[in-house]
Amino acid sequence: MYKNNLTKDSFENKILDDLNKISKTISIYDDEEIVKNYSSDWRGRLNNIALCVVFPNSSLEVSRILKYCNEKKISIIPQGGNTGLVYATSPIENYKEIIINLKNLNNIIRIDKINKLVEVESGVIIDKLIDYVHSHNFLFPLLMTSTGSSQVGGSIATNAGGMNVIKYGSTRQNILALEVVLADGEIIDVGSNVIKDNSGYSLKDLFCGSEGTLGIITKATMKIYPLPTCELSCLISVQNIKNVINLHNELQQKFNENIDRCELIPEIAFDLCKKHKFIDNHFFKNSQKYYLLVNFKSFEKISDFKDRVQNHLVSLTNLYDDIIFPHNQSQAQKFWKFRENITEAQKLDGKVIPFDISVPLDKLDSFFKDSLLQLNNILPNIKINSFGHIGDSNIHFNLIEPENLAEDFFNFEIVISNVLYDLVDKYSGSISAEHGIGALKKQELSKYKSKSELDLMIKIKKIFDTNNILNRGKLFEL
Ligand code: LAC
Ligand code: ZN
Repeated sequence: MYKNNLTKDSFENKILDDLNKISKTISIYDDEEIVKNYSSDWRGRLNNIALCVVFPNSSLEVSRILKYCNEKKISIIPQGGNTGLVYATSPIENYKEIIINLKNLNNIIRIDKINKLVEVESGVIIDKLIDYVHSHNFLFPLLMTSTGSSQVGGSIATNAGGMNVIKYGSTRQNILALEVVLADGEIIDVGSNVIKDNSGYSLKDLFCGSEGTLGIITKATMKIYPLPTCELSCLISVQNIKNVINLHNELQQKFNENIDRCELIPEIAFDLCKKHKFIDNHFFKNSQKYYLLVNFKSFEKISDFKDRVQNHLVSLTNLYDDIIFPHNQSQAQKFWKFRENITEAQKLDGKVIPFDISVPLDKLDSFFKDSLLQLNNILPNIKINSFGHIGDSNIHFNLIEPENLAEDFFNFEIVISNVLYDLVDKYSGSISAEHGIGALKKQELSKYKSKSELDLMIKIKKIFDTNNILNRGKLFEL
């Protein structure tokens, strides 16, 4: 796969020289290993390598790079922390595409406590922003498992979801304004600094979730929130999915405003995390089929708030088996780390066929039953790790191969995907709840979106990117 011992052709030579004059550029001829790292996808299933990675230091440099690539019709891939799960920031061809990595646009520009907003460059790492906003006694609303490496621009480009969407909404609901560089290099500002702005089409909403196919986000103004004064978690073991949903509903009826996270964890996640040393022991004496990990935030005194939650839970004992309130912050963190590490444990475990779906909560029980039945027809004893953001009906429905499977598990991927996505469609859910489409799910996008909706999307893409240079082959086959 390596381009060792090959010499640059004159076209490449010229491009790399020209790009280097604009921003630092590392090509496969300088260091193929570095380019390979930036080209890799988190799941490790794509093996293409870009021609080079360019590291602009400012919006102006991004603009010059795009203008140049647009004139030369060179495909570019905008890249943030490269933590996505749908191959949206990796090349789909070898030695042709150019990655524009935004990590050097990493300044936090200002915080405005009166208007409750923060303005940043798009390469700022989310954890850095969470800490910064926290140090000013405010809360930054995005909370994904990838926040240690994911960046603001990438989160906006993918409309990242995560764990506290039930309270703060997904990324889209938290953007006020964006600076975006268009395909021809023009730098534009969209949105404004006020929450209510009904003046024409909301272009910021179009760039959000466009996965780098309409422009490159270089700056963002995002909402921040007053920092709650107390926080409380609890882990509840529950017998079946019906009770999980009823319990979640009961808690929401009483504590709607206070619940910021409500995560589903199946028993198999404990096995995986123990096996791969993310936890030492099970947290409960008696295991159950499912667990609900809930986080509350409040401005009350912690003891008063805890009493309220505990009293309410006492009235709901018919819906659950057991409950643990962590005795301190560090035990609470241990529970949340366990939840966050499920995907990592699964990656270490071997081959996974992942689905990131939403199913309306009232249909989830039937969906689980139907899918189990149909999957067992295809592959008896297949294991299902269904976990995630049940509070907003987004389930990571990940399939693990049965033990001693003679054939390659991935040979079943297409037939399994067809069955599962048809079921998601039948239950009016979403084939991609929060991870997006990228190169991975473009066939599904074209299959499950209506023709008129897809045609409109493609028309929009063509208006923004006449030469089809922005993340070509992602979202659509163009
Ligand atoms: C999570 C990732 C997989 O929720 O979205 O852990
Ligand atoms: Zn998730």
